[in-house]
This record gives sequence, C-alpha cells and structure tokens, in this order.
Amino acid sequence: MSVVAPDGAIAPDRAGGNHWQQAAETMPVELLRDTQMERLRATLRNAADNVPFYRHRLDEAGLAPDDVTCHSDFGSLPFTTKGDLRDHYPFGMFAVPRERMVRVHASSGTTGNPTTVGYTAGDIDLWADLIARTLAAGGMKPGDMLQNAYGYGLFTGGLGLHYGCERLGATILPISGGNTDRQLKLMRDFGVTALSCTPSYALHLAEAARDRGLRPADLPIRVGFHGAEPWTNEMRRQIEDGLGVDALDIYGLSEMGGPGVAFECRCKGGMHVNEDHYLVEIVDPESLQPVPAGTVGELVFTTLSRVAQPLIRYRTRDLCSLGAEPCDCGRTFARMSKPVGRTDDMLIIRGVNVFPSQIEEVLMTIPQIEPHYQILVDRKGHLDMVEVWIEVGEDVFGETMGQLEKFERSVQARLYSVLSIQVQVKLKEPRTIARSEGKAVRVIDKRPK
Ligand code: DLL
Repeated sequence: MSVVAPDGAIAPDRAGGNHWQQAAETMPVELLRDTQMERLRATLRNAADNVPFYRHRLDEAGLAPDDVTCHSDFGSLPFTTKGDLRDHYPFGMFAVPRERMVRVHASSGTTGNPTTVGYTAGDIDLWADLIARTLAAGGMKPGDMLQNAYGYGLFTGGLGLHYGCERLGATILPISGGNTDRQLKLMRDFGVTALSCTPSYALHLAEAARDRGLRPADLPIRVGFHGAEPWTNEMRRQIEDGLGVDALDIYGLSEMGGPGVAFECRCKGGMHVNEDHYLVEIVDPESLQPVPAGTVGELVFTTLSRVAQPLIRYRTRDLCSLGAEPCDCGRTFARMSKPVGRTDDMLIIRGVNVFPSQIEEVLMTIPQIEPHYQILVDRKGHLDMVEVWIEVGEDVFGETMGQLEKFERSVQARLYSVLSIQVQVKLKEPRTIARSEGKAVRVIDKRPK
C-alpha cells in the first residue's frame, strides 16, 4: 500500500468530517519508514533541481537524491539553519517561482531579516488537512464551533487553524486575538465549543471570566488547542480548571509551514509528530549526533511533502525529547515532549544554564502565585542579576510587610533548590504584569551583548 499521491501529498478528504485519518495515523511503523524514504527522495529531488542552495549542499556532500535509501544515509545530509534562510531572504529558498505561490507568510523578524514561508495551492491543502487531523484528535467534529483567537496575519496561527477548521467541516469564528470582553460574550452567545489561542491568552481569558463572575460551567467550550509558546503541565491544569476544558498542546513553526507539525491526542501524553509529512530527529546541539530515545536534544525536521519550500534537516533550536512507545489512541506516530526551552532562550547566569521553563515550573506549584510572571536579567558590575517578578492574589498582598518578606524568601529558596543560583523575587500587585494576546514575553534581558 502506498499513501503517496503523485504530487507527494496525501489526498485530502474534501467532503470534510472524517479527519481521523486512520490509515495514515496508525500506519505500521515499517510502512511509515518506507513512505518517509519515498517522500524524502522526492523532496531531495525537488530541492536539488530547484533550489541552488541545496544543489550546492548536496554536491558538497557528494550525495544524489536517489542515493538516500535508508535512515543512516539520511544522517549524512547537511543541516539547514535559520541563518541559511535569512541569507536567502526573501525568496531564495523557494523551489517554485514566486508566481506559483498562493500565499506567503513571514516571521516577525525582530532580530534581522524575517523568514519567508511560501505555499503552493497543494501546500495549503495539505496544511488544512493536518490541522483538521489536529482538531479531530481533540474530539472536534462537524457541528462544533471553534473560536480562533490566534492572531490573523503573517503569523501562521490564525490562518492555519482557520483553514483546518473549515476542512474539518466545523464552524470557524475568526475572532483573532484581543478584545477579551467580546471574546467572552461571543463564546457564550454563540455556544462556542472549542477555543484556539496561546496558553498565556487562555489563562488571561480564564482570569477575565472569573473577574466577571463567570464559572467554568457558564462557558460552553470543552476543548482548547494551545501552542506557539512553551507552557507547563501545571499551566495546563490552571487553564483546564479556569475554563472547564481539556487543554491540548499543539506545535509547529513557520519554517515547517506553521502549526500542524505535532499535536496532542486526548491521552495528553506528548505530541504526535505528523511523521508521514515531517521526518523528525533529536540531535545533540553541540555534536549534532543523534541522542538516544527519551533524551533531551535539539529538534530537527525535514519536510516530506511541502512543494514550495522543502527544508532538509532544519534545526529548530527547540529542545525536547522523542518517544516511540505506543499510545493508547492507536496512533503510531512518535510523540515529542513539551519543549523545555530553546537553545537560544537558555540564559547563562553566572555560568549556570537556566531555562525560563524551570522557573515557571516552580512558580506554578505555589498556589498563592498568579500564573503571570516576568524574568528580568541585568548586569551589575561583572555580576549577572536575575529578578523574578511574580503577581500574587489580593489576599497575599493584604498581608503585613513581615509576612510578605517571608513569602518572598520562601519562593526564592524554592527557586534556588531547582536553579542552584540566587534570584531576587519581587512581589507585584494583582493585575500589574502585562497580559499577552499572542506569545507572552517572559524574559527581558538587559545585559550588554
Ligand atoms: O508559533 C506556529 C504555531 C501557531 C504553533 C499556533 C502552534 C499554534 P512561529 O511563530 O514560527 O510559529 O514560532 C515557532 O514557537 O520553534 C517553538 O519555539 C514555539 N512553539 C510553537 N509551538 C509550541 C508549543 C508558531 N506547543 C516557535 N510548545 C517554535 C512550546 C512552541 N513552544
């Protein structure tokens, strides 16, 4: 059995509705590996024939696309980095002329040239299909209504979820981010059953609902699809309690087309990577050698079906682990853990490596702390200083100065036991730390570069 369509993409179910794509999602692992190799060679041919950058890379490596017949051959292919994409800005990594693109997305480009992502009509079709899979895995069906509070625009969250929901045959409410009052009103008036937004915005919605006297049972939503930024399982619990939903993690990145790369099913045991369309590896970020299953390393993806912009061994900078144990849902796709951080968001404080997620994990276990925080890093003389700003509830803030200081010291001690460095904890009044409508900004690093 081959599930490869002539253009390298799986044939979408245009009728909508059945997006539990059982044949693909529970494919026996051997067949999955064969399918991957077949698609990989097609991808390499497309890259070598149409992208000069890859033609040179493959020549340098002495590899022809058809030489790659097994996973160990694959390991000798060169990596691609964000720097390579920036160097070929805006359209130099496209494998088809810009005129054949039906859409272009781009990253925000805050640290240099933005990264451009192009799609043929077939790429958009496949993307919609993968998001429909994601939504179906969370229990959505035609008849459901998805309030899509991801931002619409160059960011891939809004339009990605939008097309996937339509492909599923469910109703989309394209509300985008922000205007929290209207979000809560329409959610209730329209009987919305599912929500998609960043986890930090989901928490903000939960807080706003509570402030307006709404209980989770007053909100009709039952499932949330959250991603685009790191979040812990403790934060999941707070979203689930605050909104009365099953909160599921979804992962993706613009370079791979956007969300739809990996998704959690209702077992909530890690995100299934859509391995029939993305070849996934975890490598040691220093040696670039593969790490054993279950070990944290850098996530690397190769596109297997994207036509406009094939990417080979793309280093995401996200750090997580991969497991291949069977899941109760029956899917055979490997599962990635929640990313623990990125190689570029790791803070080196006085020589010690600190990930913002380690700080979040500690904070979220302390009931008096609200799930809103910020980490400020600065340098005094030659010494790195870290302040962790945390928001506490009215009840804590009403306590005496002595009690507040005692509480600050106890949080500091909890952080020290995990991080092995001293940080200053600053308690902030309720509602004073900025809320985000999209990706939350957790770290402000003012150290001279
Ligand atoms: O954030 C795509 C997306 C939209 C994913 C909506 C999920 C939902 P970018 O803006 O290119 O694309 O950012 C990609 O965000 O490399 C990770 O560092 C981070 N990220 C995405 N999903 C997750 C997640 C979109 N579930 C970057 N957990 C990635 C942790 C995530 N980090």
